[in-house]
Amino acid sequence: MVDFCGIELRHPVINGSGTFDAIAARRAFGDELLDEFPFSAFVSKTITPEPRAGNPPPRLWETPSGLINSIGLPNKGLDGFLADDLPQLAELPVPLIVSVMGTSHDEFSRLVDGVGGRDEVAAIELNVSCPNVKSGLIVGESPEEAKSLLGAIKPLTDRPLIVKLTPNVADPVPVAEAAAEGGADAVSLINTLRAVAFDPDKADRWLGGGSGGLSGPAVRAVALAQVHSVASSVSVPVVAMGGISTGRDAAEMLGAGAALVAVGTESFRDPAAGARIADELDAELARISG
Ligand code: RRO
Repeated sequence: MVDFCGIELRHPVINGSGTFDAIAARRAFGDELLDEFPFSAFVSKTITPEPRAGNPPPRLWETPSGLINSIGLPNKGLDGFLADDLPQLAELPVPLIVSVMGTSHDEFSRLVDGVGGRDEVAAIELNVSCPNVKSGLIVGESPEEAKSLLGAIKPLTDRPLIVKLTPNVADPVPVAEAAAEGGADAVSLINTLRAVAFDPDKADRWLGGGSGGLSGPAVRAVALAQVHSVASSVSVPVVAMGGISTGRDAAEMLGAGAALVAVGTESFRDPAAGARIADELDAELARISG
């Protein structure tokens, strides 16, 4: 068992927000999914106060060992999430972490108020780092803004708050430190690296939304560097993600100071990847401890 901010988890492998649709997976795989759920906690796709359609297609581009997405945060909005998705996500056999994104303190407050009082919700992830939506806030890039946002919303809930950091800054450490000072209970990193796919025939960018975010094994060494510096600088737990596709990758992140790891892009290739990586990690940690 792993203790994460007072939440008991069966193992240290969770999912990255937006990379595993548990509701669609249950439709596809039936209740078998609940018997062998691949993650020890489930992080929802990010929600916003109002519904969003997301970016125009195409939304995905494969790169060598990587994936660029420009999804643009399609979601049902807070009310739609609470009415349609929350009851289904509450049936999962693991604690639920809800990911939220607002464009102002007021919007974040509304979201945290809306989900933070629900028994079904174990923790809240504040997504201040989506590369595909202009939030109007520079929370993810500014230590002052990060601290001030946390100061505004920390008093609204007793649920642990996880701040999802962007890798698209010179150094993620000052933002991580400010978030922790402001009351964040944990930080998670990395979100995707800003990236572009180009169509030379059109002499234009290929993705409908213009630019996107790069994930997958291509970003793993960048994630490892940032996880290592953040985990060496803050005392709150770090959730590490970025290209993890094997137990060895996960062990490296834990060795770099992470408390948990999250699997993202690998789940698109293999929906059962989380369970496999948790098993491989177990074997790897047993080998290391001799
Ligand atoms: O929906 C997206 O386009 C998206 C989000 Br919210 C995010 O946080 N990270 C990402 O790569 N894509």
